[in-house]
Amino acid sequence: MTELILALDVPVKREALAIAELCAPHLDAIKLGYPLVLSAGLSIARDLEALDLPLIADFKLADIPNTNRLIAEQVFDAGFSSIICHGFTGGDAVQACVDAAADYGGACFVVAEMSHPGATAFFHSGTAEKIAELAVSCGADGIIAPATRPERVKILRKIVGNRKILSPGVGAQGGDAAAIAQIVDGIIVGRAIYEAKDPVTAIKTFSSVR
Ligand code: NUP
Repeated sequence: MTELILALDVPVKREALAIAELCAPHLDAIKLGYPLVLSAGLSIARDLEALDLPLIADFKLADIPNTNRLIAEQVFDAGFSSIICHGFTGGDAVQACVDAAADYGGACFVVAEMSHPGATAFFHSGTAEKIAELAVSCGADGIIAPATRPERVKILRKIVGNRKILSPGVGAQGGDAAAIAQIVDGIIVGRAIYEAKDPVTAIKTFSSVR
């Protein structure tokens, strides 16, 4: 079954924790990024520990190998189980993230192609394909690929084989959950859940398609 991952981009800690607690029984993982971590700190991972869900750190690491490693170590020390890094930085920078993840028994996902309209300016023309190949050659656990472009995800699937594809862009960005759920391992949903009047009812509409 396709995993359902909540993008918890709620920058007020108290509200974020309340939504996470409400949604947790219906989720496979929670993804946290700058909006929440910059306001609540990395210790938010410990605050969420009791929910017993994998926590994915979406900092899209995009630095030199040494800096990527230093950041990744802090993230895993804080209690996260996965990191997301960019791939355009090249093999050595991605490898630093993959190796740090492996040292902690965690996972590393590489952004192959982004979901927003502007992403086509740089991720097309073979770049996403090259990044997906790089993710495979570095031993990454999987890639991030756009729910807004299922036809692109199908192409990237041929490259990554049975490595995981996690896919954001469902709901608020217009991606169709039912279509993408057939071809990826996890859908990442943010606003369509945490901005809903009733997040649990919203989750159930996504759960039903997987
Ligand atoms: O290509 C990407 N698109 C994307 O939306 C890569 C991402 N990591 N994301 C993240 O997924 C984005 O930063 C946000 O946390 C989540 C989608 O949220 P929403 O559009 O469902 O609210």
